[in-house]
Amino acid sequence: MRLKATFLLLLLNLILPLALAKLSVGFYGRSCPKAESIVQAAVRRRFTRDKSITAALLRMHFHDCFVRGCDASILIDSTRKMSSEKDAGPNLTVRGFELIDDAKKALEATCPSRVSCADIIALATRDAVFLSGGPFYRVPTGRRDGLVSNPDDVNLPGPTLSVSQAFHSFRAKNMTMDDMVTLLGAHTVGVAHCSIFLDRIIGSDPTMDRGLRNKLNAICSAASGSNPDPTAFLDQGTPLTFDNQFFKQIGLRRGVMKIDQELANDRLSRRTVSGFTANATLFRTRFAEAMVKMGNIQVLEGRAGEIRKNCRVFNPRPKRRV
Ligand code: HEM
Ligand SMILES: *[C@@H]1O[C@H](CO)[C@@H](O)[C@H](O)[C@H]1NC(C)=O
Ligand SMILES: *[C@@H]1O[C@H](CO)[C@@H](O)[C@H](O)[C@H]1NC(C)=O
Ligand SMILES: CC(=O)N[C@H]1CO[C@H](CO)[C@@H](O)[C@@H]1O
Repeated sequence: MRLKATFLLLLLNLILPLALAKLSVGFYGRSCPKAESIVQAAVRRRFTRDKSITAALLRMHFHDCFVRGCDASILIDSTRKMSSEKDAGPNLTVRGFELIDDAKKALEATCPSRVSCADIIALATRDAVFLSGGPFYRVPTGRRDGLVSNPDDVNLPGPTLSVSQAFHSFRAKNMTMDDMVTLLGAHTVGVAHCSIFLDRIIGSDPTMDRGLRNKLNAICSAASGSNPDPTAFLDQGTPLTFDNQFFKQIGLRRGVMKIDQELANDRLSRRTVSGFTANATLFRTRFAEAMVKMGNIQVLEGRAGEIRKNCRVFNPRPKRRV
């Protein structure tokens, strides 16, 4: 009896890791020990000349995880035969794909077909947040890359929604209101295009500080043939630093997008906002937790999906006999 049980346990230990391999911190410790440092080096190289890469990666990670889960479906290029998520409206301004390519190329040179593109997005985002002054947190890895990328799956919350409307998309992913407010704190870096918030300027949105309205009006009025849709910083205080300044700014009615300003005004979210305004450490801690949670949304694990060789294209399928 005892022997049989031991044997069974042994068998389970051999089989389970393959079938049920869950995300874990240091997943590549044996299969590609340099994986995290290779990604970090690529992010550092880019960050040195382009601080805006942090915003690009944060937005890419969010869009990836909220469409079919964190499976790198956002990276697939469309082809003449098939369009991909990149062709959907909200993608328009997602940037940073070349950085993911750089990291992938370096990884393939060191440990081919080991590290997923979905993990590269999650790790690179963490590294960029840290370089911008944000928290460093441990990222569970072991995600697999998806086999589908369809523009019809893209259904992201829009910038003119109310807090409770925006929350619908988060709740559908098992994220709490507190998670949503925390993650929107990512708007402490990056920009929005005038087309996103122009209605608030034209309509003289009464929830916007008058000084900010004048400033944004000047930015957007400078639109020209070569720059038809100018951008403004989402955090008017410290736009290139990852800190709690975004929450302070919306407390001063200086939110650029409607959803951002609503966070400070809506009774569903304003207590969380004032908590983060008062306590920078609290925001850092909660942000790290919420990012790990977002990074776990509907991930592919074990033998699901694949490890892409090129993050922009699915691996060629082995031909099947008919
Ligand atoms: C209700 C949820 C959200 C809405 C409605 C929303 C909407 C938007 C919109 C409309 C833009 C401007 C795009 C442009 O004009 O180029 C933007 C930018 C951005 N979003 Fe969000 N977002 C949400 C949640 C998030 C989350 C959860 C993250 C990351 C954790 C995030 C990170 C960013 C960043 C960093 C930018 C700046 C991008 C850049 O500078 O390239 N957003 N967001
Ligand atoms: C949310 O949690 C429920 C219950 O645990 C689960 O059935 C569902 O698949 C989860 N949804 C997502 C998107 O993870
Ligand atoms: C700020 O938040 C941190 C992290 O949750 C907590 O340990 C600390 O006590 C808080 N500080 C104040 C002044 O409330
Ligand atoms: C980055 C990227 O691929 N953006 C695409 C998003 O979708 C638009 C509209 O279909 C394309 O023109 C962009 O190239």
